[in-house]
Amino acid sequence: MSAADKVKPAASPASEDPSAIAGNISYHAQYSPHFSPLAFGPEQAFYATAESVRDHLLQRWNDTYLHFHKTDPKQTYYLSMEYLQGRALTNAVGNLAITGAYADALKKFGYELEAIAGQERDAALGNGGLGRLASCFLDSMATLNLPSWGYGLRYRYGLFKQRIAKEGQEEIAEDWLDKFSPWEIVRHDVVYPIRFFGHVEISPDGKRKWAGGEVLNALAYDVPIPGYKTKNAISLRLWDATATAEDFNLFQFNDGQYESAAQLHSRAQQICAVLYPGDATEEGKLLRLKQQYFLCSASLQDIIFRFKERKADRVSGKWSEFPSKVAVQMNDTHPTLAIPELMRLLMDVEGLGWDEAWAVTNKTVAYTNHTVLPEALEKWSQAVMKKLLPRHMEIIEEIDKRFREMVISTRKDMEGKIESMRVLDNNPEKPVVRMANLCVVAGHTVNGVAELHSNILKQELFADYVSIWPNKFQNKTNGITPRRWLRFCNPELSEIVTKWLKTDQWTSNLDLLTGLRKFADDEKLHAEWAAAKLASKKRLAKHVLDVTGVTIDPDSLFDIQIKRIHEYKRQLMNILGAVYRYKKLKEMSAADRQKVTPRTVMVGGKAFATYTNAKRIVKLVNDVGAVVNNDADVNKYLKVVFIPNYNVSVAEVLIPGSELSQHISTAGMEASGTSNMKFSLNGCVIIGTLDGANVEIREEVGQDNFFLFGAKADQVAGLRKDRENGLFKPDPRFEEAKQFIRSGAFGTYDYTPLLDSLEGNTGFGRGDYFLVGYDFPSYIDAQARVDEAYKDKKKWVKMSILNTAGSGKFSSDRTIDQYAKEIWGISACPVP
Ligand code: GPW
Repeated sequence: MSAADKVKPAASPASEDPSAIAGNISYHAQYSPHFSPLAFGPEQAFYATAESVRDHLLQRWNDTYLHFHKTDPKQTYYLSMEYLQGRALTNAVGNLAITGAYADALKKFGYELEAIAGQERDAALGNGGLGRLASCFLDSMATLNLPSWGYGLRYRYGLFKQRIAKEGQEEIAEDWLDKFSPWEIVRHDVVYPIRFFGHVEISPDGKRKWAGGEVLNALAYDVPIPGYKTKNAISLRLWDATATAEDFNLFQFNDGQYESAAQLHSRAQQICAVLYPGDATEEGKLLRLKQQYFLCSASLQDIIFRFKERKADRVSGKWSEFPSKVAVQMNDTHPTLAIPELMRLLMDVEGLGWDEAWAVTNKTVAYTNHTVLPEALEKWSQAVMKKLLPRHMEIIEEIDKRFREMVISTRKDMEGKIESMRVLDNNPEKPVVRMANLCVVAGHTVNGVAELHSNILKQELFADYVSIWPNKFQNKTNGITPRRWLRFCNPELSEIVTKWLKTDQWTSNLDLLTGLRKFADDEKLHAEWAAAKLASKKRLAKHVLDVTGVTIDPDSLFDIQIKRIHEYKRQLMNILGAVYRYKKLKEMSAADRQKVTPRTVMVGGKAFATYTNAKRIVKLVNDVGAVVNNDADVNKYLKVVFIPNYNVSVAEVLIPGSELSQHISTAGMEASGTSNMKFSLNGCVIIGTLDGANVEIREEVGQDNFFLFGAKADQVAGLRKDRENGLFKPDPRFEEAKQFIRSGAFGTYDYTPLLDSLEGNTGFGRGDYFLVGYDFPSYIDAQARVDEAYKDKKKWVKMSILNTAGSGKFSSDRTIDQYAKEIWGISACPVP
């Protein structure tokens, strides 16, 4: 049956009346025809519904654009190589407060909104925390009516899909644009030229200019981002790379040379083909650098265009006004090229001198650091930069030179530090550009993403710069959007919160959650709270059964660790703990087993395709699960499940259903973490180290409602030294767990290299760098405290309530409000 057979099509802009909405959905099914008009299955229903919702979004998006144009406020542009948007339908109708109307409309076709929303593919244009943070920020910017936009790349294939095969993780291209995305609007009127390679020309008057090489086009796709219960909708502008008809060599094509005829077209396609191309090869590195420059150049050309568009007289200059109208935030160092690109555009295109251009650039750009791990700090080969971006390399050299001169002339005492503070590292083996140093030198503000992390930046990584620019450094503790991460993903718990707080205002004022504290011992609340948790656990159990075939018991303790697989995040410690638990269960009498708290340990996350040890960890979790889950002696008390293909929409099912979540990185290594905030908000108790935002979460929810263990950040360096000096005495439980795996208890796969990374000095010459051995005993002890606490149902539910009640601080609305006031200097600009 077609949509029109059920409901008469109506082109009129959808109102909030379910019949009118149904008519509009039917209209889209007929007149935005991507499918045969005869069928109206769930997939067609999704696309027609999304297009109908898009009508609402576009109205707001246009109104907001015009309003910003008219009022000309200072605007923020968030530059990020990653956005992890996930699905958009539930969020869009939720933010527009038309969920009920759309649910009723879909019923007229015999569909449930939830099922139709499940048809949507995740937009996974990011790897993990950094990308998801950018997406939460967009939601908060729109909700706070801030004049701000996001810029990113429109990757053809997002983060790979993970499949678990016999050999472990396999990566498959994630085809999120298969068919099409109903949320993006291609903007054929927004196109900028982007040059690569070429050379620098010097005109007779000494002016330098980049010329030659190859020129591609950046084409804009706009994704409207609605705020929660506001008329504002902002833009996520994603760039795609294209080549023109002029680049197509018709002569060659007619001569049968099809490939060389379309060479530039195929090179354009490579730019946005995938998120994070493998960078083990020189080609891969070059492609990644091209991507970064592509984002920066297209975005800055667009920003300058809009600066001029908003006031006609700006065409002739007024550049000193630029920083009072534009703020550019660089999400980590990935968009660092925004610095030399803005300098180039101002000097070579707009005709400013160095000092003027530098003043404008410095007042415009700011940098967020997301890691202190040395291997994650970007360094680009000077040779590659010179070849791809010769004019930018000149500008970077000049920045480096002037920085050195400034230090030498104003800070004699710092002379010895200059080499490590410089932008250029000229070591003859491999001369590189240090992107983080460039950001610190050129930006007006540098921020970390949690108190502890920002302190480490100030005291260690960037300490020398602090003595030069004491006011440049700030903290902005990360946050998450309470819309997606409680209101929409956990409707059962949301209703309870609203009922007890007697308002749903917490959705945009999360501090109101503290109002739950006074009911923390209320038995009625306890009963409702536990029932909501059980409902979410059942939904989670169904997901696990669907994707793994493993049946898990909703009455067992649901213990979850989901995040990218990385040695510093220590999934290996988690699985060693599960192995130790399994061994003890096996050794126990049947009578003793009955006293054990039944647990389901779930681990999910993707390993970077070339990160061997991370892939071994994935394999180990799967192998342990295969043995434990089929062991009839113990599988009532322990199950171990690897959740495949962890992504945003999987998180939306897992987080509400979890009771204990693991954030167990080596102290000082996890800059912040953000899923820790999502779990806590959903009434899940954390077992964790004093790392990243865990420190602040524990402060907010109370130390009795957090299972703490492990070394502190300031002990780590000393512990590593001790270890090198042979002063470390491993706990027998640690040895026992490793030995059990080595014995082949979990199959024939060779785990020797993985386990050896935890020994003495064998792991890449830095044996057990992440201190699994040191923290293991206190981890096991903390897990034993968890088991005891869970036996006392009342105590556990109270801990759960107090976690939710203490999560108000971690709203990204708070974070973005602080960025707006303390870094960007922008204020709300609501559409009247
Ligand atoms: F290396 N983060 C991430 F710092 O997800 F750039 N990807 C990255 O490439 C980097 C950091 C980078 C994460 C941090 O690991 C996490 O601790 C933090 O919560 C998150 O960024 C958002 O700030």
